[in-house]
Amino acid sequence: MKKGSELFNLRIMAHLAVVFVLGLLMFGYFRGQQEAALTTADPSSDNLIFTMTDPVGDDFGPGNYIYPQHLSFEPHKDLLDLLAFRVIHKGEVAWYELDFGLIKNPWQAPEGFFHQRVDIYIDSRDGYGRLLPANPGANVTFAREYPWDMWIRIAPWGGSKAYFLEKDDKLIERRGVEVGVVGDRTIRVIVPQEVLPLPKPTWRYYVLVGGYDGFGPDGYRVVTARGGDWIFGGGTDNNLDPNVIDLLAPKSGKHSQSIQLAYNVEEKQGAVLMPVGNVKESGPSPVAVSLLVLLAGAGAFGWQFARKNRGQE
Ligand SMILES: [Ca+2]
Ligand SMILES: [Ca+2]
Ligand SMILES: [Ca+2]
Repeated sequence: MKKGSELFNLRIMAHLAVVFVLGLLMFGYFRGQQEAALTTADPSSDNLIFTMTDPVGDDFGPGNYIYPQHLSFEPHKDLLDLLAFRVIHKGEVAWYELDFGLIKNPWQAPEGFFHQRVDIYIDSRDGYGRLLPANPGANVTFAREYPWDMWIRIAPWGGSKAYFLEKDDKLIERRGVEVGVVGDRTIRVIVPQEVLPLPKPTWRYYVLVGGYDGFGPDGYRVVTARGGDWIFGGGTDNNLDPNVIDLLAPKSGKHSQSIQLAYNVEEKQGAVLMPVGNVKESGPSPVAVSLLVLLAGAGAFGWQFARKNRGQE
């Protein structure tokens, strides 16, 4: 009898060891996954501070937006489809790069693009900043926990500018950004360190892509219910719908683009955005998941042990 129970103890120890190792492996796996998303995809590149891809073909706002009908928006897709965002520290300047499905320049804007109107709002200082865009235009608000304190405004025809939120909520334009197209489908913004501080891994970003309209609110082309030759359709006419066609956001989960850009007409609730980057996930962390796996495994064996022990008495 005693011998059997000792043997059984050994078996339990072996099982627990396996569970422990599995837990460690999972922990390592999740950690690896997380780091891959947050840091560098290409370790040879200068100093990739942040990079994230965005789903292909989600240039439809919360889900139903359609492009303006005019010929200059052909093929009525891709032009505002953000595919990737990169922040690169390159010596004394930072590059902010945005890849799109397609870049065209039907009216020969000097920057090499015409359709895109992009805002990069940056939260670099914890707890300090604003929860509304600098000007009405995108028609969104920002997560209470992550107020922005820098703003890179990207538009053709000389409309690209950088702003820094100084003390006492004073928003100051800092001159000296350069914007252009590299390759066929990348907009690159070059921001010298005299203009904005060089990027850090602790920063958070809101990246909003709208359609450019020199006569629209803050250069945004508006969205309505019906749409038309020069306006987007598929929204509402009561101005709760964001004028954001693509948003840098995860493909799924509770901060997906369609959830973030959703608005509620009855409750008069517009879109509230979450940044990407150094954001605390309130979901289960990899550590918590591994611990749960370990506890569940230990619990199961403990229960089995107790059962067997009772059986042996
Ligand atoms: Ca996209
Ligand atoms: Ca801030
Ligand atoms: Ca998106």
